[in-house]
Amino acid sequence: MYTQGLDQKGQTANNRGTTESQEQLAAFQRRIDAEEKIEAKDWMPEGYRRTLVRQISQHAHSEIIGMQPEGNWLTRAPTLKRKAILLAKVQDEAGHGLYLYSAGETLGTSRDQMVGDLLSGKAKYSSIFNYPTLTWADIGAIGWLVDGAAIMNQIPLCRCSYGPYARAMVRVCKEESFHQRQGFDIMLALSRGTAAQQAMAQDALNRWWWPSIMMFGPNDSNSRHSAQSMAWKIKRFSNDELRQKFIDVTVPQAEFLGLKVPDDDLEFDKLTGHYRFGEIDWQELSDVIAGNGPCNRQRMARRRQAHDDGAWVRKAAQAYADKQAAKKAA
Ligand code: BYC
Repeated sequence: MYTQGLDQKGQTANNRGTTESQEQLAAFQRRIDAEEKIEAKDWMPEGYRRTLVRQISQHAHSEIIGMQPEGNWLTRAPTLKRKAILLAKVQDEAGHGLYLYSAGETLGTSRDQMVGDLLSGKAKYSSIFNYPTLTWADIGAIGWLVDGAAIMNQIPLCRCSYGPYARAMVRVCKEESFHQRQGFDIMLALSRGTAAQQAMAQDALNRWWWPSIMMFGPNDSNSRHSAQSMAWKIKRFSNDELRQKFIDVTVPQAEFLGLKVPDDDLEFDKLTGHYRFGEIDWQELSDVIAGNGPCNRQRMARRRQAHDDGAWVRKAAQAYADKQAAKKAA
């Protein structure tokens, strides 16, 4: 899919101008099929490297931008305990971003390049973080639904064929499980609360449900990367398979909370053992991905501002590194 045309000798020219022989590609695929982990210094097709840099960097950007909607509520959490928990969660997301940038760097792309691509608008981040957090219940809904969706997507990534990404995901998933539990706990407290609190929880579910199920990406027939990513065992399940698994586990949780999932077509199919659900608004997803969601501009402006504000830290770190290097050389 990523490779260019074959030349006369059965070699394939990649974007870096080097060639990849059919033998190399077949040997690589045999390693993947044998469930071997690919490590940073191993030979890999350029398309594999490019796919990983794209996915890992976009994943990292999502973690970093994902701090904004929740960070918005750090100063307004209802109790000291809730505030401390949320603070820890938001800090975890920063940590995830950093592991992921490090995993991306093992593929030969610097963190500066990855961040530059985010700031220039070339690289994407998850659509979900372009929605506003209007009430405290939104913090519950993010933990429950957004982290719940993230876990569903990321547990299989612990078995991704690329070792550094797979290993980073193990810790990320453990922390995401705590995040999901804290979100559910907020929703539980609200749904056992006053009528106004129950209404706030329902309103949050109404606004976050569809964006959460869109997080899994376009449906399989429109997912341009899935087939190749699955053949390379970067992805273990398709977007639709993961979306279905998420819906199947989350609907009973909503019922437990006494909340109604905002989908009139939602129905349990006894024959398949899965929930059937209504049509996703794909136009909304593509608008948000294209930069026209409710908060895209605000999120990017905030990120650019934070990057600019951090310039002095990068400068100081560089000066220190240069000083250490000069000392070592002397
Ligand atoms: N939003 O061929 P497809 C978190 C893009 S953060 C935006 O299916 P692929 C958390 C896709 O990139 C968790 N763009 O792609 C943090 C591609 O465009 P490009 C974030 C999307 O890669 C803080 C195009 O659409 N998780 O948990 O095979 C607080 C075609 O799609 C989206 C990850 O990043 C989207 N929703 O599959 C709380 C997980 N969906 O790149 C929580 C790692 C699709 O060609 N990533 N696109 O320009 C993945 O698993 C995969 O990249 C995806 C997409 C399933 C997201």
